[in-house]
Amino acid sequence: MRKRIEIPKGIYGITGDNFSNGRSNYFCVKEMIAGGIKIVQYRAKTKSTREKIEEAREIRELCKKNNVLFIVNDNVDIALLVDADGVHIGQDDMHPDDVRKLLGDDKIIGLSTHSEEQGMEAYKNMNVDYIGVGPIYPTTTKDTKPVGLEYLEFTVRELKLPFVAIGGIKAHNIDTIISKGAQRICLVSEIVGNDNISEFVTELQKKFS
Ligand code: 3NM
Repeated sequence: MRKRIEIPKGIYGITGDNFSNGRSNYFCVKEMIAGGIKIVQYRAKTKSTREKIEEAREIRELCKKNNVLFIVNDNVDIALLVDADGVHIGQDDMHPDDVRKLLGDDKIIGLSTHSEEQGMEAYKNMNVDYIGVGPIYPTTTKDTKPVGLEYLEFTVRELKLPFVAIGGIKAHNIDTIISKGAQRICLVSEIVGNDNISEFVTELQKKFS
């Protein structure tokens, strides 16, 4: 049985240039890294493939220089091209087993899950390194119905699998998510929209130490 690759605890960063007040994904990632983030996902839903490859390549180098894990959202081909540390996929993307065939055992695969059934399926039958659990609260960043705290509680109780809590998480409600047992948390718009991303990330990371 393949051993899962360890996912750093704390804040999981994701790019989101619709929410970054005109600042580039590269700039935002640089700030997140200055703030002490250890894992970053490149997510760019509205860019062309060519633009994404160019940007992913630059951010990949930045992450490598700083010993930060770099994950590509959706695009297995881009992850391979830029030699990312892994890929994050959704329920309608390529099956994790197929992604594993393409990426091999040494890369991280993350899978978004939005229900107890999806979480249990990932835990029991899929060779993934972590799952996303959400959206916990309403979010305008992704067009998926919120699942509430129940699915988070179920995950903590039943699924012995690293997970990242996500969706509508902000400075004002992150303590609730931590109190439920989440050790990895993602805030997209709240981080990339912050005036001082690095300071904000540093403050958030303190909550995990
Ligand atoms: N994935 P914000 S929710 C990218 O539930 C993403 O799988 C989700 O953005 C999931 O922190 C989400 O701005 C968006 O609400 C999270």
